[in-house]
Amino acid sequence: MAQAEANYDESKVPEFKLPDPLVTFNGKKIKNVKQWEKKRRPELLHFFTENFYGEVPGELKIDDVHLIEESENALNGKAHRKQVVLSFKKDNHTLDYTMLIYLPKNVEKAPLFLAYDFLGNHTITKDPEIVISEAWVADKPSLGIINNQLTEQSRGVRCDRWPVEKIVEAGYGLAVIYYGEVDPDKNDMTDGIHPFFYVDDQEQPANNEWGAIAAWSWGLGRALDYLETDADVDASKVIVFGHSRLGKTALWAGATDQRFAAVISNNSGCGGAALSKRRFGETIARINRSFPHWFCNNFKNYSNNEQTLPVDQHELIALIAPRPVYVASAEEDRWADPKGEFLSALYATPVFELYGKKGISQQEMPPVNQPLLNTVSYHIRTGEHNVKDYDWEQYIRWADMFVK
Ligand code: GTR
Repeated sequence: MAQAEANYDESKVPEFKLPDPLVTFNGKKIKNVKQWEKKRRPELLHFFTENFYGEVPGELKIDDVHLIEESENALNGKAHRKQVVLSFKKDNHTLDYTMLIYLPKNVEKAPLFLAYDFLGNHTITKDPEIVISEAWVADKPSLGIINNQLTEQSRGVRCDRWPVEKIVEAGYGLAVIYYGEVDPDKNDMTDGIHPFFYVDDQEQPANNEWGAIAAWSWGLGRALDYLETDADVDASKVIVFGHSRLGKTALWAGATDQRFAAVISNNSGCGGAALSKRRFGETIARINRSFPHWFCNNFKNYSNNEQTLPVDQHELIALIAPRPVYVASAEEDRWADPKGEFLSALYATPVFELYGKKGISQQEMPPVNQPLLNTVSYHIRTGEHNVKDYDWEQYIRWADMFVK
């Protein structure tokens, strides 16, 4: 089994030196926000773009917005629900994806959590009005997902990950999109948004161009473009949230699009919040082998070669500064390396401090279920790789403090 080969022994973590986010590749010390924003931030962003997630090869705006369904009486009258299709067109390509939006009725312009879901919007609540996606999905016979099709049988199966009522009662909106509508999660670069930018009979992006994570992040940016036009939403307070591979996606979206007010990485692990140089749990080689389509091709240069990386994931988190970022781990989720996730948040902190913000101020990981809540926040909860009510309770509390 994949996980069995991985190193879970702290004494076998290789020795490594982490690059200082406040020293340029040429060895110059960064002393203030201006130098960070003019010199260091751009060079880090460029490195992560060219070698990790890949460039978006062109610009593409929403062609059409279509409200397909709306109700003022969702969630037993507590919420206003909308389902909005965003359409994209270029040459002979078309792509549509649907945002399901719940908004609190008692808030005029709501701050909002924006997220992807793994199995279709209809899985996040039992609400019978939610349209079932027709996009490709990986089979999951236990949930009735066969022949790559979603059906009624999976309605509400992910309720436990999405406390929609709690979110709305706390005064936040929630907008979700099925990630497979933007780019199906399989090693095939001829579907989803990627082909929009191909020339002639090109079948995959260039080595420094976007993999799936950057494509999904791009989709979140276009969702934000739409939210900026939605009078019921405060688009200056959109918190991008993601779990696991979608946590990696949320971090990249927050790093590349500074309009996102805050970012939540739930158990994002390798290529997300976890430091690569620790080689604990999932490694770059493993992720590139299991998911060759997630990152750009250049990332393969770092498989079993972490020591030559001039960056690490704490610098991805630093790219989000000074906006609030929450890194969350789960005790049993060793594949995602909780300690490596904590250390990223810790070592990103000096960049937040440059802006006068507070990050992680202790060297040691906090005990389980004892969140550290600051502009840079961290918790490790008991339990497995998942999204729990406990996680959302902390995210809401933190958003009340740092975003709302
Ligand atoms: C795992 C993968 C992780 C994480 C996870 C998920 O198989 O190794 O990096 O992304 O999937 O997204 O659930």
